[in-house]
Amino acid sequence: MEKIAVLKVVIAGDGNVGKTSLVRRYCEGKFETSRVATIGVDFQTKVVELPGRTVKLSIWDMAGQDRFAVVRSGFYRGSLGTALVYDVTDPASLENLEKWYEEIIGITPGQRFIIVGNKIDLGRVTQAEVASAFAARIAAPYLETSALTGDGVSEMFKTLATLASSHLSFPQNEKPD
Ligand code: G3D
Ligand code: MG
Repeated sequence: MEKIAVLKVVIAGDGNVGKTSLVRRYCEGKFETSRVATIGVDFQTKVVELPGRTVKLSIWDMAGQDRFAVVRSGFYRGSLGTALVYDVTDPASLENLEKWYEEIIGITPGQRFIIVGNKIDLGRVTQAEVASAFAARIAAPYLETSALTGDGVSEMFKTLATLASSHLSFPQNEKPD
C-alpha cells in the first residue's frame, strides 16, 4: 500500500476572524453562519494534491479565546506549518498576529508560517501593507481569503501544505493512510 504523509498544520489567530469557517469551507465546501464558537480545538483531515505528491493535512483549528492558552500550547507540538489568520475588517486582529507568532515560535522553534487576511468579501479596513510587511519580516507567504465566497481558500491550504511538506525528509512523518 502506498503511504501518504500526514502533515499536521495549525490555524491560529484571534477569535471570530474566521478560522473555523476557512477549515469548513476547505474540507466540507460549505459556509455556515451562527455556529457555536470553537471550544478547545477542532480537528479535520483533508487529502491535498500537490504537484508531484499527495499529502494528507491534519488541520488543527485553535480556539482563539485567551482562557485556553494553556491548552493551546500542547496543540502546537508536532505541527509543520501554521496559518496566522486575521480579519481584514478588524485592526486588533492584525495587531495580535505578532502575539500569536511569538506564542507559537516559542513552543515550536523553526515553525513555518503563512499570513492570511480573511473576510475580503466585506471590504478592507486594515492596511494590506502592514500585513504584508509583517509577513515579509517572518518570511511567510501572504494571502487573502473569503470563507464566505471561497476566494483564495484552496490556495491558502495548498500553500500551507507545500510549506509543511518541505519538512518531509523525516520518516517519522510518514504514516500509513
Ligand atoms: P473563528 O473560528 O476564528 O472564531 P468563525 O471564526 O469561523 O467562527 O467565524 C466568526 C464569524 O465570522 C462567523 O459569523 C462567520 O460566519 C463569519 N465569517 C467567517 N469567515 C467569513 C468571511 O470570509 N466573510 C464573512 N463575511 N464572514 C465570515 P457568525 O455571525 O456566524 O458568528
Ligand atoms: Mg473557531
